[in-house]
Amino acid sequence: MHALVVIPTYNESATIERAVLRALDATPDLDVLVVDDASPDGTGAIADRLAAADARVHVLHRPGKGGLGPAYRAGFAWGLARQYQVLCEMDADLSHDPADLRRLIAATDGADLVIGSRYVPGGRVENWPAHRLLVSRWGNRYVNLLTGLPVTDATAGFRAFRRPVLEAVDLATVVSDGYAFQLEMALRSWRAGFRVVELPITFTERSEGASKFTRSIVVEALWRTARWGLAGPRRAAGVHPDSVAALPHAV
Ligand SMILES: Nc1nc2c(ncn2[C@@H]2O[C@H](COP(=O)(O)OP(=O)(O)OP(=O)(O)O)[C@@H](O)[C@H]2O)c(=O)[nH]1
Ligand SMILES: [Mg+2]
Repeated sequence: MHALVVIPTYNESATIERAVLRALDATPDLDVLVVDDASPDGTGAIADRLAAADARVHVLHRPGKGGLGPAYRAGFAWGLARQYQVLCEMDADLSHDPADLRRLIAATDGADLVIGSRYVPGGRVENWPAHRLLVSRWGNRYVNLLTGLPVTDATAGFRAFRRPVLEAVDLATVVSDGYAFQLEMALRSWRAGFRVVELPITFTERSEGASKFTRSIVVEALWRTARWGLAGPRRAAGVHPDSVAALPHAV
């Protein structure tokens, strides 16, 4: 089972090399795609150097900062054009432990979308200021209330998708720019009848580089969630034919 981890970057020169090398170490059957939005701090050049040194590393250069959602959409399209069976998401700032990729990928044996979750039993958040935790916890309650999505950490950016999920979720019609992208992908996967599971992870606040977290990202997530809640069903539409739950070997 060939896997790809997509790492979006904007000014992550302090950590990108360690993130990529640790991802490569996590499991041998994994390639890395860095999607860099022309970072002024030279992150793209570091990624190019890593790609030149190791055929498992690839880089997609985009012309300017376009947001998390468009970066992931471009990365997933790149992966779907190749033979990858599992496509993962991971931040570049080492908030996610690249070694956990192995567990995330293994869990796709029994799930279509595996979310590395801070809020299921065993999950942890290290060094986050109280206000960030509050926004995140209440944000997730809001999403659950408005859409019915039964996930405790729907904005998490550490994930593994089985290929059929990304093929079924028409990426060209995914609209979100910021963290709302994570909500949109989880909601669409669940509504389509794919099996979504949360795997506990430890999330550690970045100690290097600068956050891209802004008020407008939160505002986008709030209004889009309200629209999705009004526009779509509050339950999954049965089991998708391509879900592991529908396959004979499913656990
Ligand atoms: N390509 C690309 N990557 C982005 C963009 N915005 C954020 N990222 C990357 O997305 C990942 C998550 O962004 P962060 O700034 O760490 O967001 P966060 O984890 O919510 O915020 P912190 O807790 O403050 O780190 C990082 O790898 C960023 O470099 C963007 O516009 N384009
Ligand atoms: Mg971060």
